[in-house]
Amino acid sequence: MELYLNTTSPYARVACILLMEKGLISKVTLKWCDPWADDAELLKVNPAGRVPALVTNEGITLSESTLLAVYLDGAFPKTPMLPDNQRAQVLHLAGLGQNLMEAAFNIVIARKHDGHKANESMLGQRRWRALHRLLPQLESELGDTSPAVSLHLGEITTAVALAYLDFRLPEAVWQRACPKLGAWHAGIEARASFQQTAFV
Ligand SMILES: N[C@@H](CCC(=O)N[C@@H](CS)C(=O)NCC(=O)O)C(=O)O
Repeated sequence: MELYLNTTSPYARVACILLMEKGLISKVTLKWCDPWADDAELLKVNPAGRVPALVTNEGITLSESTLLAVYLDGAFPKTPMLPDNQRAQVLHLAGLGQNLMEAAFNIVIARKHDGHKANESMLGQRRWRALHRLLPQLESELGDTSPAVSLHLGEITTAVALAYLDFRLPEAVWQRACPKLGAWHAGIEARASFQQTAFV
């Protein structure tokens, strides 16, 4: 398999962690690229020009981090990321995590192109409000839990979204309002798959 990725994409980091947690990373050739530079090889694999993109052993091209998780669990059932016995709950959490990631990512991209005035725009303010609703929700759902030995997609997506906030939007200082979520996140960040994929 081949995985197209870059070092700052939260979505690509989710894909990489999925492959590590499933014990598949050694079977994957990592294709580092810059999705913002219309990388020709990436465009052949994903015409949308976005990472992550995966090429299967059969040469089928896949995009969208959540769909990669669905594919990987089907093709390599060991260590499921969407375990059957908790599917709805895992998808629920993955949805919250994905929404947090998208709110943060859209704020960052809007700023990159329009500067800090993007924060004051109607869309910018909607994204910040979404962030401030999602964080306490996650605190109430995860704050009193500790991740199991085997992680699932919901935990991975949420933990990567929180790490992306620290990386790109440190002014969110979410740990102050959500200390239990901060402790939960610190526990996951200590895992090898998170340490080895830290944002740089
Ligand atoms: N919904 C997609 C989002 C992927 C995405 O937005 N990737 C960004 C990097 S973080 C990208 O490649 N952006 C380049 C572009 O939009 O042209 C997923 O879950 O994989």
